Amino acid sequence: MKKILVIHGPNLNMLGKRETGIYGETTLTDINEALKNLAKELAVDVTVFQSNTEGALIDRIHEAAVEYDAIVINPAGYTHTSVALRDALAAVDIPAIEVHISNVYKREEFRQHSYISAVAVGQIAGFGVNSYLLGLRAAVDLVRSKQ
Ligand code: CA2
Repeated sequence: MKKILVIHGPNLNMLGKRETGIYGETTLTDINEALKNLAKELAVDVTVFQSNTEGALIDRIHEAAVEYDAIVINPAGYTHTSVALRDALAAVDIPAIEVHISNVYKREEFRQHSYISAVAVGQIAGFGVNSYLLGLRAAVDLVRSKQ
């Protein structure tokens, strides 16, 4: 069975608790449950990981390379700041799909640049929580088309 790692970046553990006007009422637990349900339907194995720490995210990406077929990642604030996270994704031999809950291109200018996009297969932004589910579908299509 194909294995997909879903990574949630910093502050996403606060989803549904603060800033509900931007990110909605859905909690990270709800998102993870929806991902697990879709994984079952698509017959893939999904693992989720969240960290507020750049180094922990980088370590998880390095470890993933030996076990997983693809990564779906919402790098959150690190999208716009982290060369190190970009380098980690570039260093591993598995494809990554970048997802964002909000449409970052409709927001502040500093959110309109992503350090991650150039090392991702593609980006999905603006579909709310569904961005993650679309990201998982994209990852599954990708790994199945490669076999
Ligand atoms: O739209 C997205 O998914 C973002 O990656 C979310 C990040 C933001 O920095 C990116 O520009 C776009 C922020 C995640 C933090 O989420 C919070 C949720 C509730 C309360 C506070 C922060």
